[in-house]
Amino acid sequence: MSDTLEDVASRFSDLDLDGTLDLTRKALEKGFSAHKILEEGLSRGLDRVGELFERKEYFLSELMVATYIMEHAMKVIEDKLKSEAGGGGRRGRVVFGTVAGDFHFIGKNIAISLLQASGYEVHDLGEDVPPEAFVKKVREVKPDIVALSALLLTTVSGIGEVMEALERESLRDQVFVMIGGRPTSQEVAEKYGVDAYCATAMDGVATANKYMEKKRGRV
Ligand code: B12
Repeated sequence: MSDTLEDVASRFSDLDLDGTLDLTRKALEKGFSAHKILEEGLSRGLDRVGELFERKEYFLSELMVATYIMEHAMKVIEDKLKSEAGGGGRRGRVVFGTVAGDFHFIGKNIAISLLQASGYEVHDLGEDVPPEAFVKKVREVKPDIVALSALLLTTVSGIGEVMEALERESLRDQVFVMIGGRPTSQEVAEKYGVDAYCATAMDGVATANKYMEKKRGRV
């Protein structure tokens, strides 16, 4: 990894707001893509905060400060990130939410802004979303895609609950389902019969585009 992005990550994990923002701006000036700054700088810094939390060197208050820093850093890279995602006309409709019991939304919101920048109409159900709320929204807006985020090992099973609810209501075959978030994986996708696992928000855009092209080709 480059020294610049390593510096972004370490300023971030030291919870230095000004230093993180300053180095993020410098990384943009140096020509790093916003996507790379996000994944190799900011998210890496946030990962370290998570590790320090796990080792009990940081506490909930530090996680909250980290959230604050991430929100501000996102404002610095947002426009560039969106332009990298590529524009386009109306591409498709997405219903997005973080599964029940889970209040993490930073990753979801990044994925949503990239999808919107790429021309998707996104219905954001927010966090801690019960399966019934997904069902209700799917009936109401008839999306092409349902996108689920889960950040806790204890809430990954919420993905299965949404899948069961869609199945029960005979909606499963009408939507493409994609998942993301740290504890999710290809195995989790297969376990719950999900169509695609996305490692990053950018993957989400690529996956959605690929699906929509296929769907349009079929029509
Ligand atoms: C910030 C944070 C918080 C904030 C959340 C702020 C918010 N409202 O979002 C606060 C302080 C509230 C919090 C609370 C808790 N947290 Co927390 N949190 C984190 C932390 C540090 C960062 C998460 C994050 O935002 N990452 C940055 C984003 C950009 O990354 P991301 O979410 O992975 O998203 C990217 C991709 O995955 C993708 N993506 C995500 N979802 C989706 C979905 C789709 C469809 C697509 C296409 C893409 C996609 O897009 C993003 C960009 O590429 C993580 C550690 C970590 N590194 O993950 C711990 C972490 C997730 N939290 C943890 C824990 C334990 C908790 C608490 C239980 C703590 C407590 N004791 O209360 C509570 C749980 C509250 C709840 N019920 O949800 C643990 C989970 C452990 C586990 N294995 O389950 C972690 C891993 C920390 C740790 N190492 O221990 N947390």
